[in-house]
Amino acid sequence: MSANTHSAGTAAPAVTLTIAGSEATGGAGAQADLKTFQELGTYGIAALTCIVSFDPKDNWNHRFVPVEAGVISDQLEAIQTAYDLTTVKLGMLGTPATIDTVAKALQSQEWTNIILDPVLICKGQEPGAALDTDQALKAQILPLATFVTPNHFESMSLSGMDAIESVEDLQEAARRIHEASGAVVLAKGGVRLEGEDAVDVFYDGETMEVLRAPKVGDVAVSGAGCTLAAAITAELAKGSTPLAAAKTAKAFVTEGIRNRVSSHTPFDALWQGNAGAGPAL
Ligand code: PXL
Repeated sequence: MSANTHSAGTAAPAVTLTIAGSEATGGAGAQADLKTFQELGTYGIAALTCIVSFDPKDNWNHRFVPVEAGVISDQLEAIQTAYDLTTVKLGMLGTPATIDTVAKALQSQEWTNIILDPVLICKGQEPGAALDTDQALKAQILPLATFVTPNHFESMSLSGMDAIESVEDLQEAARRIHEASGAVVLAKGGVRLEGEDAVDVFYDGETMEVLRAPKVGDVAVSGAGCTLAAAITAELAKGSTPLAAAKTAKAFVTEGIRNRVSSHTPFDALWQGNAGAGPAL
């Protein structure tokens, strides 16, 4: 029985939490997640794990500052005490200490949906630190996830495959990641696989489905991965099946890339506004 109520007489919105980093220019991370939650009609909450500030003096590389573990657990204590949550999205966690803290908070209650966007390497980090983080994510977070959305690189890392060059390879990666985690997998080809379509592979242990949408240009847009996982999160929180959530999310992202916003950064950012009514796939 949920204690989340709404005073205006209308149905209370589904509540969605993102545990993610801030990306200061607003294209990715918690900012993208909250915009997506709002656009898809869920009540968005964020616990920040780190602050990423691109450096315009250094080719817009990532400057990465983790939030102290105690401050992350304070945020989660406030959030988990205030709301009876069913659904959480995990974005950039960034350090082994953060992963410990987040794993504990996840284990402190039951969840219906834990959506993991396994953001692996953060450019401003030392390779050694990033490797620790990747291993901790695989060992402590992946087994808790109910839905995981790896991109091309993350699919190789999580499946142990050396190369993913075709849709068949991506299907094999999705199968392996599902077998290792038990989670529903949406493995994203993005602009990394050749061909006219942006291809994602959905696999839940029974259904293997290839989702396609025509590529919108051939350059990756900031926030696409965050937005896709956040849209899946919102749709699952509202009661969609995993496959329906994946299809709605892909349509939302495709429309958001069509409507992208450019700035002085070398990459454009996805725009979530007006994407809710995007074409169904
Ligand atoms: O898109 C991956 C991502 C996720 N979260 C944060 C980021 C980025 C990429 O820049 O900064 C906070």
